[in-house]
Amino acid sequence: MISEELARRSVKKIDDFDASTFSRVREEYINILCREEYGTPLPEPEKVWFEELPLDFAAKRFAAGKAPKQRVIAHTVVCGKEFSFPFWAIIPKADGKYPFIIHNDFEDLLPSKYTPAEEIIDSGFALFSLCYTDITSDDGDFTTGLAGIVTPDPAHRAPTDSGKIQMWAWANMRVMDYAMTKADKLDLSRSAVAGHSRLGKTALVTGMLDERIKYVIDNESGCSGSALAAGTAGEKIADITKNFPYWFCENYKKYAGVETLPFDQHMLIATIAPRRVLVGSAAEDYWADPPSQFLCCAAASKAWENLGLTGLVASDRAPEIGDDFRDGNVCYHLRAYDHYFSRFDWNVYMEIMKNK
Ligand code: GTR
Repeated sequence: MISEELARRSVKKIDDFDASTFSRVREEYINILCREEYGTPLPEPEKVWFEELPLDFAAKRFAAGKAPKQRVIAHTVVCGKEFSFPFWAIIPKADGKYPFIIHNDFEDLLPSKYTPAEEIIDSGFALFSLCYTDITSDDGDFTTGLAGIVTPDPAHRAPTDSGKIQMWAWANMRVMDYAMTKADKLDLSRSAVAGHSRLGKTALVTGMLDERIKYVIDNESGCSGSALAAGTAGEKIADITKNFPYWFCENYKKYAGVETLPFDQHMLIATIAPRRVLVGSAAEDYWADPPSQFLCCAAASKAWENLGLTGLVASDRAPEIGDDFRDGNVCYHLRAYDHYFSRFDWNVYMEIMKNK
């Protein structure tokens, strides 16, 4: 069923490569995805330093005092200008090296609706949480925040100038820079970046660009994230470029309504090989289109197979509620109900990270 459906949708196969030619193919995919969809990646900062704010009483007592809730300010110099943003760092006090998750969230709050901080700590993880609008607003304003610094002419964006997803991804990488300074307390071989919906798209772009991230957790990102555009029954490029043009570069608008695309989202997932990609879908999330997310994972799998690894290991049929395919390096689950970053989803991702 999978290969017939991919052929019916005319999804281009991932190229043949081996370990020695992968970096060239990966580079090509990154170039096309950045030029045509997300925009040019932001430059690395010229300088980065971190300020850890003093802990108040509540911060010291966070989660019964198991793990202080540290407010950190990331200071950077980028394109010759200073840019700073805050995030939370929660590293358990007890001895050990912790796997960790960088979660780009919709709120500057911890715990939050989508971030069950104490449960994450209790599962044996360290957690970093940032709020995407502290980086740049979620709208077409390119004059303020990080956008105001990196966009040469906000009134006339050039075709490949980065969209907001690239900016949120850049901030994830700065939090990863901070994690690198805590190597005594963190297991750097089990580093994850996570996000839901538009921030799931952001997690994938972060994983594409930053090989320090070993697990990419994409919860229900759908269109322009982990769902194939070709043949989708959910949100289309025409919808997303009409409603949220500023998430992308201007070039992406060219693909609204185009039937046969020269690239698709499986290429984005393929750039993350040989690292791990964990994708979650919700059965009633028709806009994200779970079957197109599942097929995207299946189509991307060839990248892992080319490297002698397993990609998605799944039944050869459309996904069903309760499916939890976690045997390969591309994992996919489909749970019941609607669009949400639920405790159920977190548990699936954390169990996989603990066992692989
Ligand atoms: C929707 C958008 C989706 C998804 C979602 C979200 O309206 O069409 O692509 O990203 O928003 O981020 O909440």
